[in-house]
Amino acid sequence: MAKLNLDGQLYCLTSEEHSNGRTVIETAEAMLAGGARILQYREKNKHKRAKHEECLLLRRLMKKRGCLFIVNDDLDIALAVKADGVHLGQDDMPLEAARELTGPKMIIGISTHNPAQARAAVQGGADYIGVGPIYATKTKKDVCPAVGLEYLDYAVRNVNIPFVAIGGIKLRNLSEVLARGARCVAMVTEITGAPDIAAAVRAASGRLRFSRRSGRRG
Ligand code: TZP
Ligand code: MG
Repeated sequence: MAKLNLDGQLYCLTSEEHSNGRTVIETAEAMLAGGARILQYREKNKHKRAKHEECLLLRRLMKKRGCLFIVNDDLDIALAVKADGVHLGQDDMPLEAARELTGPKMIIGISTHNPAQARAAVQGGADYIGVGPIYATKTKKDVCPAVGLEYLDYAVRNVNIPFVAIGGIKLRNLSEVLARGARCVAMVTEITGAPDIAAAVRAASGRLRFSRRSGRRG
């Protein structure tokens, strides 16, 4: 695939348990209505069969709307539904093993929490990395504590592939993250829990695009 460009983009994720009773499909449709360009399916408490079924549906939906579709954790599901990519954490299948199965074209994103993990992911051929959690978050249960803005500063200066700042990011602290130089930001509960998901995607995306265009940080 062409080199991945996440500049000025909001990275959307699903989380049905934080979606105020809306299904993952309803949430994803609302994200698309708000202009989402990249969406990660991340459902931690579902059985594989249900996840596969939802991913099949979402794959079709995302393709129709020109939105990149990434599957969290389950490389087998990502391959089965022909997702654009897979997102793996530090305890998931190692990058090298995953790459053997995906081939060169599928996007592989890796969650990282410190500079050593970032270096390993870049050297190992990741297409992008997650950087975080920047702030404390209750969304991820098995998380390491917030790594703070220092790791974001490291990524801005040293990481030469696209990276996504994640963890506790809200519309109210987005300026701070953009001011440090983040060019792609992920928000889970701020978007999935919003009364109007499409409006929340529009608001966050507008701020990201403005920050990229103006070259202003924040
Ligand atoms: N990876 C690091 S923090 C996190 C993930 C998936 C959860 C972020 O959720 P929220 O609601 O945006 O804090
Ligand atoms: Mg994982």
